[in-house]
Amino acid sequence: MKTVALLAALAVAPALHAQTQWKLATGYRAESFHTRNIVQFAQDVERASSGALRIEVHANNTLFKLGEIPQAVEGGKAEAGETIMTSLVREIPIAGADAVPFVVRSYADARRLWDLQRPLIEGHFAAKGLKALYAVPWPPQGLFSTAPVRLSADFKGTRMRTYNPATVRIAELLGATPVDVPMVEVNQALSAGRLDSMITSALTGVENQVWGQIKQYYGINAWFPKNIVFVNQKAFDALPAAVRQAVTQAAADAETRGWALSAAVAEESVGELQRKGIKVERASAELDTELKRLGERFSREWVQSVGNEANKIFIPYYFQR
Ligand code: PCA
Repeated sequence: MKTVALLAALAVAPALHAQTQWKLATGYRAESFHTRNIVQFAQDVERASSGALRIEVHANNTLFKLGEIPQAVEGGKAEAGETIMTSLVREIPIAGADAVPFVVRSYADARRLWDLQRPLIEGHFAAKGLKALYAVPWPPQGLFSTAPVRLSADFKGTRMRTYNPATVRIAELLGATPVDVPMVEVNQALSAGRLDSMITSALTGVENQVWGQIKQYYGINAWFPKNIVFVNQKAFDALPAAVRQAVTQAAADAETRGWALSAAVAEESVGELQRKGIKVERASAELDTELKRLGERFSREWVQSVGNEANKIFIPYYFQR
């Protein structure tokens, strides 16, 4: 009898130790530093919550495509997700502050921008039933080209890869045809001869092994877009307080770790492009001036279209150093 009672007790033991399982969707590859950081975040949460919360990471658009992830998490189809913040600009214009060219020139600038942007982003996320957990920047965005570029006129009639509304507008301002290509398909698009240039990180160039077609990389440091990791607020609220605390702490750690990782891979990947035979150069003085002018025009358009929230970020960003 005793044995039976003991066996019965053992059988219910796992149920008493309620385990919650979350799915976290991302559109980037499992090997990318963002995803590795998320996996570490998930492990930290599992450990700190003594297994009460398990977060299963679904990379590479396998659960939902990058662009569908915020809605999937809003609708509770996945409890958590990651996306690139600049993809949210139609609904959250201020998320586009990340991709205004030549505003953020270093990781320290990116940090200042995020500190100012964060409360606004959190407010918009909350209005959608989402909780922002942490954000990590991509390395600085440089210019890749299949042929040397000396003047902005060289882009006229060429095809430029884009990944968000900001890159589409930049392609238009340069007189190039925007070609939307997801990050994980850049190699394929280049091999098929569908692209002449793109603005993205050296890291994305490395991950997509672009050296077959790309001959030039100009480190123009145009902006530092951030990926943001978020969770469905109801799913978060359903957790016991101690587990919520574990998530919040692991998210803060992931943010710190992610920024350091980003800076480290930024350096490494420019070196790797060079080793693979890509010419790493500075933009010519003419091109540099033209790009800066284009950046100013972009900024003016952006501040006008976003309105007051843009001022809430840029006024302190420029005047309260
Ligand atoms: N890589 C991503 C976004 C920014 C970056 O560096 C991409 O090219 O889509």
